[in-house]
Amino acid sequence: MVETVFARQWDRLMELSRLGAIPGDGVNRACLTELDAQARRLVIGWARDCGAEASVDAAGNLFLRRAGSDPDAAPVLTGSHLDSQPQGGRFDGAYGVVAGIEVLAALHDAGVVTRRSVEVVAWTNEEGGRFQPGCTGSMAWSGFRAANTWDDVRDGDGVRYGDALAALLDSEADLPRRALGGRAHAYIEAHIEQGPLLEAERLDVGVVTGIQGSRWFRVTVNGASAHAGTAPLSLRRDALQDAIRAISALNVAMADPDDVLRFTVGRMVVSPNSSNSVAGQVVFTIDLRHPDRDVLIARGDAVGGIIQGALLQCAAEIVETFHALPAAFDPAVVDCVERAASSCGLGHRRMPSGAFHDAQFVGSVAPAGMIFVPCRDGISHNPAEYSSAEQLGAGTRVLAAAVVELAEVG
Ligand code: HGY
Ligand code: MN
Ligand code: MN
Repeated sequence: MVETVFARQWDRLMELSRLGAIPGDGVNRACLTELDAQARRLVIGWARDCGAEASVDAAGNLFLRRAGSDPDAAPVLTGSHLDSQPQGGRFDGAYGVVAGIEVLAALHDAGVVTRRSVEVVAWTNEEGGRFQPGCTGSMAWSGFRAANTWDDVRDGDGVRYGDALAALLDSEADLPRRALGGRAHAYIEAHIEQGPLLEAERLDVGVVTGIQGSRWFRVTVNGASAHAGTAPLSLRRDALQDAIRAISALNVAMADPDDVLRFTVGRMVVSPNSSNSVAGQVVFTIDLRHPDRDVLIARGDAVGGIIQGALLQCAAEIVETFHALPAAFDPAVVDCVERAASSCGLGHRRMPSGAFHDAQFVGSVAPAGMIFVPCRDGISHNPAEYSSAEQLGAGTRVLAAAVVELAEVG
């Protein structure tokens, strides 16, 4: 047991991390899996222990609501996500959900009734690891995309997103349903920084000002499988060689001497993926990010032409699967978070987010902001991801102060 402030928060995070535990203190808890369902049941139990009620919307977003005194007042939302990367860490996402429940528990234990209801949300599929893209739950909730947009997206085993979502909702038939969308007076998400800044500057809290833009693409290179021993190179339509040509050309085009642009090819599926068969098809992903809208649009719009110009033997289909422009958080919410950090006597600074979050989409329909806590060496999307109980507790103190202000105690 951890004998520190917020020991319960730490212990709950450790309990959650056992659902999908992988070597090196990591977590592999893909969205809409049995492990995800178990994690949802765990947080529902914790929320009910402090008087909150659970409900779920058609996108699978899980709401844990502590009613306020004014049922007509728009609620204050907080939360994050329970799904992880395949080689994820114990804190990315889970921290924001558990921290939100800590706020509910603190209000409950203190017998405090806020005017506005407070709702902790676990958004569906923030990571986009199993089903691309990420943030499908918050994009559906905010109306950024229609909720059925991704129904036919398939995971690596060919399972449809729509079917996996339906199965999860069936498993939660006991939970009350709520309409998709709705009002929020404000949304604040607590999250680990997933970068090195706060640790390097020995600060406790990041007052997040906004999120850079992200564009994802799925590239399918179609050639023809052939015998590695008999097919002359001059006659081949080698999808892997052409994919390499395309990625090499993209690397050149996406070079940024200021190292601000983020260009990643993180996933590649080769078929038939046999050492003595020429690749007939390659599917690879592109993750492109930049804080400047015009740069992101220009670089992203150039992707198709760069790929087509690099191919020698094959054809390629390029589909944009995610289009999230840079988002600035609401100044009043950012100020509220900053005030809360100051009132807690914590070292803090304003900073942007390099990672995307559900707040990017929630913020398109409600005033939103985020709270960052440091993580060791800035490591994330890696089992070595780590923030201490004290660092996480500090962030939760700020979250509680900000939520109480926004929800208007008394
Ligand atoms: O990829 C991201 O930025 C987020 O951590 N899912
Ligand atoms: Mn996250
Ligand atoms: Mn993540």
